[in-house]
Amino acid sequence: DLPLHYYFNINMKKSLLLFAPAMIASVAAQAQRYNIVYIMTDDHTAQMMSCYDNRFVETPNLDRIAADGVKFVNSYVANSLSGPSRACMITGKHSHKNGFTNNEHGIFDGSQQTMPKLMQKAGYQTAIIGKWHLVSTPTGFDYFNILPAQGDYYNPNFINMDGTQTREKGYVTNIITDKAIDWMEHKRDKSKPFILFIHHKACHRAWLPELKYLREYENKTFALPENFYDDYEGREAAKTAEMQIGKHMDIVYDTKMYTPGANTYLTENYMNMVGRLNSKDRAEYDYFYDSLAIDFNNRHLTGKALDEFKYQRYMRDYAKVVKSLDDNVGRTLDYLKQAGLLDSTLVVYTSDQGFYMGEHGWFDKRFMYEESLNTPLVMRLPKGMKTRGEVKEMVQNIDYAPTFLQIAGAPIPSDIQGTSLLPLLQGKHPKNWRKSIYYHYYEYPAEHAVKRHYGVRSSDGYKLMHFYNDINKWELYDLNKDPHEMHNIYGQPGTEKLTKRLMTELIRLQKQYDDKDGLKFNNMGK
Ligand code: SGN
Ligand code: CA
Repeated sequence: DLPLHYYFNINMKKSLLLFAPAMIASVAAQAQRYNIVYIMTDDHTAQMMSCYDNRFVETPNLDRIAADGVKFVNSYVANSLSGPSRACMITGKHSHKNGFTNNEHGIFDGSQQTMPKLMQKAGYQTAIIGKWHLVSTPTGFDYFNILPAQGDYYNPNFINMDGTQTREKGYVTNIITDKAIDWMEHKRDKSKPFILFIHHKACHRAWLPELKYLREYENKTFALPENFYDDYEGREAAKTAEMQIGKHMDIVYDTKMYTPGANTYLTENYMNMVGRLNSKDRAEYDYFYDSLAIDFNNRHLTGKALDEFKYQRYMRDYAKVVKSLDDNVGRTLDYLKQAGLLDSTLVVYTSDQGFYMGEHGWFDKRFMYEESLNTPLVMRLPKGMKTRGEVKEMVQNIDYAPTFLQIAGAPIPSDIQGTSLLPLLQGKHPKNWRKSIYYHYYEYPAEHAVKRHYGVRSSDGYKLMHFYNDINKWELYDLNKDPHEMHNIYGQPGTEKLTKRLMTELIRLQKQYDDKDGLKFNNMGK
């Protein structure tokens, strides 16, 4: 443990009087320097997690986390895409401040201040295992073992700390868990508290199941979301996006409905994924999908029947991938229990963003609409934190960094834009908690063709968004009346007061977060 004067020195630099309460809080937190196991998955959305939504799958182990702690029901990302989300998370800052605005052109500047570096400074051991996706070599970690780019489901490669790669045998979710447990058991300095980032590849496209679960969910028919056949009326950017299950989901790459036996049926992408299996496993995989593909080819589906077939295949394969994920979260919890670490460890489960499971007819994310603006967030609380149940305050992924820093008893630098969630974990409901969140998405032109946009969502259920760049469209939603965001009421008579209120709030947030680009594009509806 760090000596008290370490905190004192830091705080002395600030006005003692002004920061005395913060100092007392940080010293108090220091008494219980909990470990943190941060599990973040890829594209795992709340609709596919039974503690949030029990229509589709059962996730008993994920639900255990929520049952022994809290479930955030208003949890949002700042920019619904992998690299940007990860950068927001480890810096506690919006994309325009951490510099990583999009996957396609981003290289994370690892020389900047990050939460893992500050945790190290506070005496924590830091490690990350799994998907990294920030391109540059991780900084601020005592240990890392990461997937190159998106990584692979089968027999995946890992990048070692010396820059070499090792091809591991097995299914990626199992391997990441094995490595995480191995680090906790054998590789860390047990005299120090630790923060371990377990970053799963699951459940990213193209949803390749663990072989033992190939047949799971095959007898289940998933209900179509009520807005599956959305016509995108009044929503230009939604109309031009290329993420419709019917139109844009690839019948071979995504749903594995190739023509068995033909030499030309497999695209390069598909081969890159499945070609990693050894011949025995490949035979098992092919045996399963061949029969489905033969049947599919015989049926010559078209129109809605084809769209709905694709939807079922998508849901089934995604659900299988979630099943392995849930098992492995269970294994992680069991390890913590058996190692006697549960009482002293905060376990966080979240995803880099939400995802569409057929809502608006879509897969993928990116939009500021609810399904992908939301991200699951549940926490198993250590001994001493007695809060249980739902937390309704609006939280965002820029809040994780200050939360962990406060738990570590470390000072929270003033340029961090998020807010520590520790008071919420302690059962408090601060009166001045944020009443709105800010969002800004940049990756365009790019895959899925989602136009650039920013916006504000208020805690009382209103949302104002501006699509800009090669488009200039505003959208306004009343989520209380229109939870699925089917009716853009921007510009409609009677919405003037609401629009003005949200516009003022949007500008306030753009100024508060110093989003100069956002402000520049904000023509206030003109
Ligand atoms: C890949 C996927 C996209 C996905 C992005 C970003 N295509 O490019 O469908 O939107 O990743 O996802 S794929 O053909 O390679 O599967 S993210 O979660 O990493 O941001
Ligand atoms: Ca993702």
